[in-house]
Parts: sequence; structure tokens; C-alpha cells
Amino acid sequence: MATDTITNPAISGGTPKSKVFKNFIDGEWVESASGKTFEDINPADTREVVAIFQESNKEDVDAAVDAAKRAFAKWRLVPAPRRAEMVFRAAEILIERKEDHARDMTREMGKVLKETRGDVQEAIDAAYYNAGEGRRLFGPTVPSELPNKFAMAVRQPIGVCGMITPWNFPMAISSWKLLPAIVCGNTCVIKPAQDTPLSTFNLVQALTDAGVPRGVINVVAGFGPEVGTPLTEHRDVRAISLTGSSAVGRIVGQIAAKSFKHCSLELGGKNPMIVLDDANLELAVEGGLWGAFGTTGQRCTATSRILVQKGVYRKFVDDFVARAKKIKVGNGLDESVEMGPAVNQRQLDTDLKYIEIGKNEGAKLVTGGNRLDKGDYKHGFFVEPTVFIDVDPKMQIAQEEIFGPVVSIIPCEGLEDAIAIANNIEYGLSSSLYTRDVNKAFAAVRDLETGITYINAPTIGAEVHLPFGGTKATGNGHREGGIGAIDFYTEWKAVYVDYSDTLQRAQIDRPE
Ligand code: UN1
Repeated sequence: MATDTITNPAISGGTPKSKVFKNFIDGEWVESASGKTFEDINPADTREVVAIFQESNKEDVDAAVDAAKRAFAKWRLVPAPRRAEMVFRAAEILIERKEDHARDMTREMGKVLKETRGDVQEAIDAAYYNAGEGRRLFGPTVPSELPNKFAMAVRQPIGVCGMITPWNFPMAISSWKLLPAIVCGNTCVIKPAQDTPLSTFNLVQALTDAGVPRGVINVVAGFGPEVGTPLTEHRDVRAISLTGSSAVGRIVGQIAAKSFKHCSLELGGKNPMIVLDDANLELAVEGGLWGAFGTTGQRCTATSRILVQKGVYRKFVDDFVARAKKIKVGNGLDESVEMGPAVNQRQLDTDLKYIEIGKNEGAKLVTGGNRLDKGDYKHGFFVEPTVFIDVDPKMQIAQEEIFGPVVSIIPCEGLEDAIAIANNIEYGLSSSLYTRDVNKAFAAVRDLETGITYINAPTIGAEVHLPFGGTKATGNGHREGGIGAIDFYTEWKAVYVDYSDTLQRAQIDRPE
């Protein structure tokens, strides 16, 4: 797939070599019109350039959209079950390549191998789910008000879809967008996150090897202003799907509105986990650690606030902190490592900035709080798992998305108080409750203002066939995953067939 390799001079001895990836447009590998490239760096060891990608611009976006538009004319007419079979084959190819793709992903974004294997698995799951949808794509057939008249609604593809993806789930989230889009008969131009293009290219390579024709999926690497903006502005792009920050979502939503694009925004979170007095405490501690420090806290669903009822607060804090101290931080390629680095310098700076803010606003820092930069950590963006306790829910560290391994533990009185604190936030992605009381569990499911609620599990761990997304500043009402994605990537057409041979005026001619 890569067209060239160049020696990476940053690594002593000049090895290994870094692959140079061109853009993938109309089934061809093409250089950017800009003539510029950028490096995909390993955040655990910044001396390693994992690969080199095109620093694309509007001209490249235009070429990709043109290709997608031409491909759409044919692809929309390929029967959906045939389109879906290609996606099914891609799942099988990904299974064979899972380990290689997981290793590529760990090198380009740092999360540990267990998790990058999970990320590839999530793309495989999405492929199987969407392959099945190719034989459904259900629409309603309903009775007409009039005699000898047939009424139904069918799903139709929208056209060219633009996709802007994040670096934290670089293959899974690309698959959430690409797979339903193409099964529904759309064609795509995707801009992968600049920190993780390789994982998106790996996914697209599997789809291409599975038979997806030229022009159906086009990949343009680069940065937001040069690629994301022209993609969102392009008049021939009829739908745009972004996973990113709420700040970027606001910009993309406004641009998309100008040309009446369908627009799906999957944005930030500040996800609460509630632990009540009657909870299985050991389970809650284990779940909280996974939710807060899994993926180095870099999930939009990360457990960033833990609200603990007073009766078990002390014990929870003691056990949680003791375990957080033992988390092994390091290079994710080492199977014994539990938490990898921050993805880049900017994210590391954000983590450290919020740690300072937390200290200044009077939260009690009980473990972590420092960058790790000695010995093996010297060349990476490592930060310690960090726990603040006795946090006031109004503090900035308890209100703003950090996207790092920094968790705020907040004492609360009971379920009602916890739900009030949980909901008093800008975001509404994920929430969780630990309790053994089924009445409390169902009340929380009803009252927590989030798109996802877990009972007796942390705030992470969504499965691909259920709706994924949230309320308030987390999005604009769309859902990825499952049928929600099919809804997003299709346009309804209502079809009426009058076989009465007479003019029947709806709402006027009312048969007895
Ligand atoms: C994200 O939080 O950014 O639910 C995506 C999960 C994963 C996807 C997370 N399946 O934790």
C-alpha cells in the first residue's frame, strides 16, 4: 500500500525505515498537491517515526470528492447485499491481520496492545453487524388511506459522505462511519486524525482487498483547517460525520449548516460513575480504575468523575488510590504495561495544566500529578495516573473534559444527590451506577441525562450494535452504532403507488 520507504534518521543506525503513505483517491496512491508531508510519531518513543503522510490541502479534497461523486453513480446501484458481502470479507481479512494492525496502532498512538487488539476487534464487530444490515435496511410498508393505493418508505443513499475521525479509537471509529455508509450505498472521503492515519489506512486497505471498488472510499490525510474545513464546506459532500471535541463540533456544525448537510457530531464527555453504599466495592474499585485509566483516560467515555456515597467513601478512596499507585505505565508494546503515554505533546500539556488547576482550586491530590520523563520514559509523553479526592463538583477539574489519566473523586449523600451532581454538567455521553438495589438502578437509568448508562460497570465499553452518542454538548442528537448509523447514512423516500386508475385526492376524497 505504501509507495516508498525512507530511512528514519532519528533512530540510531538509521533503522527501521518509515513508510511514506500517499493519499488514496479513486483507487490510486497520489501525492498531495501541496508537495508537503508530515510524520506520524510514536508517543512512547518520539524518536520513532511510524510513518509519513501527505499534508493535504483543498485541491486534494476536491479531487477526492470528485472521485467519490463519480463512484457514487455506480455504487448506489450495486445491490445492498452485494455491497455488504464486501464488508463481510473485510472482517475476515481484519481477523487475519489483527495482530499487525494492533501493533501499528500501539506504535502510532500509544495505547496498550490489549486495547489496540480490542480496537481492531471493534472494527471487525462493526463489519459483521453492517454486513448483516445489507440484507435488512428495513423500511415500513403501511396501509394507505385510499383504496387501491400502495404506500411504503425506502431508504436511499445520500451521496458523498465526509468523515473526520479521532485518534483515540482510530480503526474502530473509522469503521463506525465508513461501514454503514458504504453498505447504505454512499461513497466516502475520510480525513483520519493526524496522529493516527495508519490505522485508518489499514482499515481501508482491508476493504479495498475485500473488493470495494475504486472511488468508493477515498482517504485524504492532513490537518483540520486544510482538509477538514474544505471537506465540510464542499457542496458535493452531502453528509459530514465528526468525532472530536465540542469546540471543533461547534465549528463543523456551523459550516455544515450553510449547505444543509446532514451532520453527525460525536463530541466530549465528563462521565460520572456513582458508587452507592450497598455496592460491591471491590468491583467498583476495579471498574473505576479501568474506566479512568484505560486508554490513558483518552476516551470520550472515560470515567472522569467518581461520585461515592459517604458510607463507603473512605474505604473506596483508600482502595482506589492504593491500586492506582500500582498501575504500570510504559510502552504499550510491552504486554505487562497497563497504561501507555498521552498521545502527543499537546495532550500531555493539557493533562499537566489541569493537574495544576486542580491543585490551585483546592482539590486534594493523593497520587500522581507528575510527568514521567526519566529512564525508559525519557522519550515519551508519559504522565502518572492521577487522583484528586474531596473534589467539589463545581471545580474546573470536575466540569471540563481533560482527556487524560486524571480522575476526580467527589463525595455524595445518596442517589438523588449523586444524580443531581452527575447531571449538572455541560456534557451527556456516558454514566454508570454501582448498586445492588434494582429499584435504584432503574431510577438511575431513567434519570441520568446521558446517551449511555451502565449498571455495575464503568462508563466505557460500548458495543457496536447499540446506539453510541450523548445528550447536551456531547452531540447534536445523532447516534453512531447499530441502527442509528443506518438512519444517519440514508435518506427516507416515501413511495405511493396508485393503482385505482382514478384521481384520488389525499385528505379530500375520503372513502366510506
Ligand atoms: C470513545 O470513548 O472515544 O465504549 C470511544 C467504549 C469503546 C469506544 C469508545 N467501545 O469504551
